[in-house]
Amino acid sequence: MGMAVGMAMAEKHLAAVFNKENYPVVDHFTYVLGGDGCMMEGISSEAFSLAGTLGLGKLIVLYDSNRISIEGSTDIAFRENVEERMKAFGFQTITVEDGTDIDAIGAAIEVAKADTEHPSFITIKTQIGFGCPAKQGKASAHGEPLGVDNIKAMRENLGWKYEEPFFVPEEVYEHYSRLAEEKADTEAEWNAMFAAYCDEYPEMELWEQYHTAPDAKALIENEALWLTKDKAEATRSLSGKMINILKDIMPNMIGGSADLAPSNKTAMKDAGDFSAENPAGRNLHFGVRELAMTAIGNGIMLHGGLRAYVATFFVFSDYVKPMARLSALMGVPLTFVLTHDSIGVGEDGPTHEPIEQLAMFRAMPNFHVFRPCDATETSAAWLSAATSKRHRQRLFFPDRISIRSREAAKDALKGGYVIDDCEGTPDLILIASGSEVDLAVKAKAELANEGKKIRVVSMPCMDIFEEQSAEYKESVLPKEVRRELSLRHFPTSAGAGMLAWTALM
Ligand SMILES: Cc1ncc(C[n+]2csc(CCOP(=O)(O)OP(=O)(O)O)c2C)c(N)n1
Repeated sequence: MGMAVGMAMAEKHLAAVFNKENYPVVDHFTYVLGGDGCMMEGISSEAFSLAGTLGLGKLIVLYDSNRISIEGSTDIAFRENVEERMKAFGFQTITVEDGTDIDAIGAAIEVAKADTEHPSFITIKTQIGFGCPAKQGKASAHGEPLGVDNIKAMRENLGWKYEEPFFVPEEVYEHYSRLAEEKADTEAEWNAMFAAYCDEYPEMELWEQYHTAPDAKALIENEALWLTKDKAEATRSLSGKMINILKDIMPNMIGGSADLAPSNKTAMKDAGDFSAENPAGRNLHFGVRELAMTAIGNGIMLHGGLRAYVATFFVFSDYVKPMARLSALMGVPLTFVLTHDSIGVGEDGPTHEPIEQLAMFRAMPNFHVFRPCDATETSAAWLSAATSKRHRQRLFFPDRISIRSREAAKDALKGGYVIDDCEGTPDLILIASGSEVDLAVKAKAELANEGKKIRVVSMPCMDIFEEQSAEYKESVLPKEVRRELSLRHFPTSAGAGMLAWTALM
C-alpha cells in the first residue's frame, strides 16, 4: 500500500515536470491489490491519509474483501467500516458485490479512472477458496493445503476439465499473446509521441538526466562537492549543504522528512513543496508517518526516474526499519538521513536517545551504514549514497563533530581509513566513527604522553570497508597489531554518557 502511494507520487511529480500540451509523456494509473490484512496494518492508514491529502487521483486500490484472515473471520479483530475510513482519507469509494463478476470489476475501474482528483478505493467482495465446496469462505483455505480430494471436488465444481496440476490451457497463452500485440502498438504510439516531443521541446533532454544514473566518477572528482570546515559544525548541517549542492547537479533528487525537516536539515531551497496543488515541488512532507515515508521512498525509487531520500531522528529508525529492510531486500538505493545519533541527545529524554539502533542497522545485510565524523566524511557519505546503484545507504549525522579539514579524507569512500597515525608500529589501534572519532584522537594524544603509540582509524562505513581489497584492509588494520579497540558511548545505570571500550579481538 505504501509503495503504491510512492509510485503514484512519482507519476504525479514526473507528469508535472515533463508533460506538455498534447504530450502526456508521463501518464499512467497506479493499481494496487490488498487484502484484509493490508487494511488492518497501520501503514495503509498512514499512506492513504497522505494519498488523500495529496489528491493522488490516479491511484486505484483494489481491496480483496473476503473477511477472512488466518485466525478466522475478520470480525474477531476488525469491524470498522473500511469504506467510511477511506472516504475520510479523501478517497472515492466503489463497491463490487460479486468478486467473480469480471465485468463489474472492469466497470468499477472505469469509474475509478474517471475521477482524477481523488484516489479510488474499490472494495471487491470475494470468497476465500472460491469453488472448493469444503473450504470456501473458511480460514482453513488461507494456509492449509486443500488436499487431493478437495482439489478434485473443486475442479468438478468449477467445470475445470484438466487433471494436470498447474496446467495453463492454450487459450490463456493466446489471450496473453493478443494482449502483448495490442500493448506493443500502444508502446509504438508512445515512442512516436516521445520523439515528436523531443523535437518540439529540445530542453527536455532533461529526461535523459532523470533516467540515467549520475556519473559517479565525475561527482567524486568534483572538488566543489568535498566540503571542508575550519570550525565545528554539526554533520547534519553539512548534510543539508550537500543536499543543496546535489539538488542542482541531480535535478531528479526528491525527498523529505517525517515532519522534522528543520532538525534533519533536509529541505531543498527553492525547490518547491510537493502538494496536491504543486506536484512539481521536490520537497516531500510526509507528516509524522515514518513507516509510510520509507515505503513511499521505496515506491518512488521503484517507479524510476527519481532519486529519493527520507529523513527522521535516528531513534525513530525503529519506525522506519521494516521498510528499510524491504529496501535492502529489493536492492533499492534509497537514502536515509537519520540525524541525532548521539545517545546524549538530551532534552527529550530516553525516548529520543538511540541505544541499540546502530547495532541493529549495522547488522542488516545489503545496507550501508555511514556515520560521518566531519565535513569531508559527510561529503563521502552523500556521494556514496548519491552514486550507489545497488546498496542502500544510511547516513547518520551526529550532534558534535571535530574541527578538521583533511586531504586524505576522501579515503572515507573506502569505508575506513587512518585518520591520525603514529610513528612506527602502533601499540594499539583505536577504531571509531561519528562523534567518537574526536574522542579517539584526544585519547591518542593523552596516551602518547605516556609513551604509547596509537593509530586512530575512522570507520564511517564498516560495510564498505569490508568490501576493500585485503591489501588495503591490512594497511589500515595490520595483522601484526594485535590490539584494537572500538569506541562507542553506552548508557549506564548511573546515567548516559560513560565511555565504554569494547575489545574487538
Ligand atoms: C506484516 C505481516 N504480518 C503478518 C503476516 C502473516 N500473515 C500472512 S497472511 C496473513 C493474513 C492476511 O489476511 P488477508 O489479508 O485477509 O489475506 P487472505 O486471508 O484473504 O489470503 C497474516 C497475518 C505477514 N505476512 N506480514
